[in-house]
Amino acid sequence: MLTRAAIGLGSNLGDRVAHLEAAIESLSLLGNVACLSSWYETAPIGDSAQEPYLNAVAIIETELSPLNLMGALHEIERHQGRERRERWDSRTIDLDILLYGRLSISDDELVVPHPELTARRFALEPLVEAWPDAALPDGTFIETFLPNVQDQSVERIETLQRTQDLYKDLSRWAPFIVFLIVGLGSVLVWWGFGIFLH
Ligand code: A4P
Ligand code: MG
Repeated sequence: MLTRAAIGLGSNLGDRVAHLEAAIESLSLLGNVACLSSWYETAPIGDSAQEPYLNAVAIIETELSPLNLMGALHEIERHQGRERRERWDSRTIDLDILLYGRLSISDDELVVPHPELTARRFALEPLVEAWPDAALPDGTFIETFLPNVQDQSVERIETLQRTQDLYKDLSRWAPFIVFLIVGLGSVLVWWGFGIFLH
């Protein structure tokens, strides 16, 4: 049976965009990625001396059981160089199960809904964007928690990020483009000159 699960993604170490993109690609192997939020630049919660995070939420429809899903998420984290030193340490990628359908799970390894979800704007805001009618197991809509966390700093940056990436790509190709324009220009000038001499 397919279940809709909300996965919170966070990175504040190294190339955060690349880490999020790689994780999303890996998530697509665990099920159908039905929705993806924008990316959010967020102030670190817990240790304010850390670098800002890039957070997002992916909604996947998966056949995996909650524990198998968590195992698979840990595998992706390991694959992307996540080192577990201490709790809430800076990380290349952190993948949390925020919601698993309307299921409530409370065992030693896994607690769902994620115990901190309703207190964190960096998780709530992208979750509501990607899954507007997401709800807790008791039916409370997730969006009702948003007014309580407005003091936390969160900036939606998808457009900015994409634009920056475009400029990065353009600057990488710039020497080649200049070479091509100058080369083509010279050929045209010589060609025109040849016609003129005839
Ligand atoms: N675990 C239990 N429930 C879950 C769940 N629903 N999803 C267990 C994922 N894992 C769950 O996690 C520790 C253990 O939690 C796992 O082995 C799993 O069995 P971890 O990822 O090894 O350690 P952690 O992430 O440092 O601890 P924790 O408690 O998961 O922290 P959080 O909740 O992930 O918070 N500030 C901003 N702005 N953005 C962030 O993304 N993230 C954190 C970490 C702190 N501050 C942040 C952000
Ligand atoms: Mg975690």
